[in-house]
Amino acid sequence: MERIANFINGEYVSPNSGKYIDVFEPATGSAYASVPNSNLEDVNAAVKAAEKAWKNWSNTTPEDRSIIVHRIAGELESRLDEFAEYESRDTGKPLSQAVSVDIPRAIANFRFFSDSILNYKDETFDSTEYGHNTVSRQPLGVVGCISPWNLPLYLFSWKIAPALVTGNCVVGKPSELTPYTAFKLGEICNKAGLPGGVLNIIQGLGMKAGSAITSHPKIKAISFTGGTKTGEIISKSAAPSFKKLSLELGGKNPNVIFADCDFETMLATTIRSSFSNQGEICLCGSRILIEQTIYDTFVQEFVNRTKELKIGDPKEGDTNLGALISNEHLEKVLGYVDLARNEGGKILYGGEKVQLNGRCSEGWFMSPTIIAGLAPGCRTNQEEIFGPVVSLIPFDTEYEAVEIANASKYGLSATIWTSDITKANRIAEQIDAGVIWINCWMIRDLRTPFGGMKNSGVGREGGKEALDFFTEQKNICRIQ
Ligand code: TXE
Repeated sequence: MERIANFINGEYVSPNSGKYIDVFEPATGSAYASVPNSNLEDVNAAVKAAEKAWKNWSNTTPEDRSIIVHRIAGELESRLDEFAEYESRDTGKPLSQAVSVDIPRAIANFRFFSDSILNYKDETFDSTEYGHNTVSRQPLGVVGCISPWNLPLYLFSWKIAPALVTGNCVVGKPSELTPYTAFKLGEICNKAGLPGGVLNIIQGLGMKAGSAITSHPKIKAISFTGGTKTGEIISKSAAPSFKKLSLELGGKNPNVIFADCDFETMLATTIRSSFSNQGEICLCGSRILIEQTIYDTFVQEFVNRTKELKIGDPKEGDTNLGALISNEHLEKVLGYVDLARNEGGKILYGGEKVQLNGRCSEGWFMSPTIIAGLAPGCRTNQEEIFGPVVSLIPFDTEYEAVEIANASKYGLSATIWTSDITKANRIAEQIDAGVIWINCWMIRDLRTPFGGMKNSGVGREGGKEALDFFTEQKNICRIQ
């Protein structure tokens, strides 16, 4: 089996301990590689390399950094299909999705921020009374970027691109479940001319390598995407050294459907927002709120459309649902289906493990699952399941819809379907969520702030927000 390595100071190196963890292909349930079980010594080596590189990297111009990060995008684009195969193998997602979404978005992330840095200017304030004030921004130094397993390179690049273009050096850690594209990113960065030590990639467990990063005294900021519980742990770990924190956490997003919506567009999009990536996207609409007058029609049409989805080998072009990330996660999600039954829910469709034939016979697959009849406040409707499972909740009035939507400890995203745009905007203003789509889903302008409220996170990524996060402000005031 291939041994994945850490990437420190522009070189691939083995973990100090010599210890490794198996990496599995979810579609087959078999280990295909092993990844360093890195520890504090490995993180210290990465921080040392980053500090050394920072002396030069922080003195480069935005134009210099933009050119190199643009080259990273170009190198990645030239190997798009190869990286898409790595991503599909690691996550179990359909290859078609890795080719059309994951890797193109990683390329776009690098390109977007290499362009944005060129327009990222100091702010100035002039007044007779208070003189000339310039708000200048400087890089933080060495920063930590920790990413999850659902959209591995898409979310890893979403963090490291703004960190790099603002002149920081990075110690990054992908999920131990999906290490491969981050592993191969090192080659891409070397080819693009990124100086050694500017980006260091440590592989390994969250509680070991991850916590060594979040507690490291020389790391100035942590940008994290993952579970809410983990976000809480990271906050405690980072607090003593007053690190800046960006936390993109879980969600339990309402998809609010009114009778006056464009039904076919809503239905086609709701299939995607319910089951894309096997429901393993923090932005999936897992609570579907339907106006009572169209509830029966919606149920019939939605179940029929769901039945058409193909669960299959991620390599096959017509596969809509691939494997879940791990057997442990599959069991967790199936456990929620059992919970739903115990809470009085009715499984309208799916709810079981799926056994495929051939090379995927031992893979971790389940059917897309539609549940009805649950109370809005029950655990199934309150906890993040993070699988292909949605719960249908009817409502009578706009007021009731908003009340149900907001009755959640999460506040990440929401979708509203209605042809009455005045009503849509009125509801959008009332819903507690950081990202709200009206008559669409997952349309992303990278300039816009991305993130959630309540237990869905702290801070925002994207656009200027990300550049601001990875820099320190300095106000310089002069009178004459
Ligand atoms: O994520 P974790 P997991 C949700 C989803 C999922 C739950 C747990 O509900 O079931 O989170 O998923 C690293 N210090 N989302 O276990 O544990 C870890 O190694 C430092 C939503 O995969 O949060 C990995 O690199 N790092 C989310 C990353 O954190 C630690 C997407 C995420 O791992 C750490 C994924 C620690 N103590 C899961 N513990 C989204 N918002 O998109 C773990 N890590």
